[in-house]
Amino acid sequence: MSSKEQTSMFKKWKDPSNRSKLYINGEWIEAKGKNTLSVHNPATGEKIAEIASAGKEDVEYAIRSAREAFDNGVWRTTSAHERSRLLIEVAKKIEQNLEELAELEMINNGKTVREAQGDIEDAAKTFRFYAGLAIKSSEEILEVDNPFTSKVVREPIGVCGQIIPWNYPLLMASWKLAPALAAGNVCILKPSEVTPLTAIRLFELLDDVGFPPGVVNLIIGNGVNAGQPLTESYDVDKIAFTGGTATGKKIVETSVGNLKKVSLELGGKSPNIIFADCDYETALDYATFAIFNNAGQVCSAGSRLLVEKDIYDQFVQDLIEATKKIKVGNGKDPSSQMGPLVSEQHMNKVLNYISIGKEEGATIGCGGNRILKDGNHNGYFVEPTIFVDVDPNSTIAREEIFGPVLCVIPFETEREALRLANDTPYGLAAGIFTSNSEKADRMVKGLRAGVVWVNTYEQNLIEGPWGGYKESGIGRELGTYGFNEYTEVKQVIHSLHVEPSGWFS
Ligand code: TXE
Repeated sequence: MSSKEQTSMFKKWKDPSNRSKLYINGEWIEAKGKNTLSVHNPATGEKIAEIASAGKEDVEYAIRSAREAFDNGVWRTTSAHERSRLLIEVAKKIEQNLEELAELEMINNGKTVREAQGDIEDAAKTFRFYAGLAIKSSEEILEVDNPFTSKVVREPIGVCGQIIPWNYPLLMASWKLAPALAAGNVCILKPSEVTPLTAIRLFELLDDVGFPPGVVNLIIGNGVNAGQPLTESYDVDKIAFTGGTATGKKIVETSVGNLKKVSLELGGKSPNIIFADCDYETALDYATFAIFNNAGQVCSAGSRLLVEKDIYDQFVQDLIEATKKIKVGNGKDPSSQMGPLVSEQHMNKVLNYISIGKEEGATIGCGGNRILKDGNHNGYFVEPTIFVDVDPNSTIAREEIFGPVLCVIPFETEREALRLANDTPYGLAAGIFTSNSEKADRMVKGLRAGVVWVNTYEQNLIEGPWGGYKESGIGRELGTYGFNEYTEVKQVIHSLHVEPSGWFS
């Protein structure tokens, strides 16, 4: 998209008579209460859009529309081939609009263009992957005694409320919508109020593709007004949520009324473990990538770096040098390697953690401050920050900071590394760097995490399961695991001899 086109697009969104609406029952409509919310560019602080903000009445209308679409069978009885075809059309539309979507993501979230493009490509791949799974039969025939046959089929759950965060806006929308639609569910997506722009554009594309009314619905608004009514509704059959652990716990409470299915992908404090026998350059490279990619706003960020004593001093010194070279700046500048944090509120939360680290006596290796320099006065930029020799029991080593802040902790033995790695309420991801495959194997078996990387970090595969142990969540996304989370299992027992049971005669 040229900068001229971009300016006119944002002008459209700033104009109150043209403000972006909610997408419910196949139509773009105003929010009933005429409420709006402002959207900002975190690299400049500038307001870039004013958009409709849903309240309870709007959410209830979306739920009624989705319920009707599910109950009348318009989508679940559509042939799997047709569902698959439509999902492929969505993938194609995303690919055709990649540049525009990446630019929107970059301007609304702050991530660099390179990061944004990667996300949009992955979003298209997610729709393609689930288009394939839509037509893969999951029917299972069980070996049972005569005269019965037993067949297990998977069916859609129903109305799915999908609540997503701001760190990967379009990608998270795709992780939620694609498997749910492939399995025959109907969806109500609620993006983060901070980063709704690519979701709005995605729904314009879904509208072009032509899903039946009520099958895909978009509500925008904050957690209390737009998210909570979804979780509380008895007409919603499933909630899929990605976000903070505290909000995840609240959602479990508010969803309990009709015992709806709940899947949660929550926070983490993931250990990245560097053994002295690692490939040094590879480990160093991934140590920075694991924490500073997407400015540390990643659920699986390698935010606790455990380094074996034998190489600790040298590794830390090289790490600090490499970190000081990271170029922080506006994502639209192709030379920027790390963008701002997503909002002023989030930046203040991260800066507060840095202050706590200092107060608790941790040593700053580098960074530790907001960046206020020419051109960035109103942006939410924070220096890539490393705390060294961190006490594993300190606040910064235990709580999710969700920013560019790394805690480095030394260890002496494999056993100590494993103990430190697992000493957290979270269990999303872990990394191990070693050239000893037996050691890697022992560590993999001992680590309590949903994803373990060996000699790499943050490789995210659509084909495999994604989710956490312990307080990092419930259920799995992606792969067949993610598809199955959107299905109910039905066993069909069929008698081949039609005769009375004779039990009471
Ligand atoms: O997330 P929230 P916030 C972590 C990270 C971050 C912290 C808080 O540590 O600092 O969470 O971030 C909606 N009922 N992660 O406050 O609240 C909300 O509108 C229903 C980790 O931004 O979890 C948004 O759409 N919905 C994470 C979504 O929940 C509610 C990514 C996420 O917001 C709601 C983001 C409610 N009561 C933050 N309250 C990850 N796992 O990747 C809020 N929401």
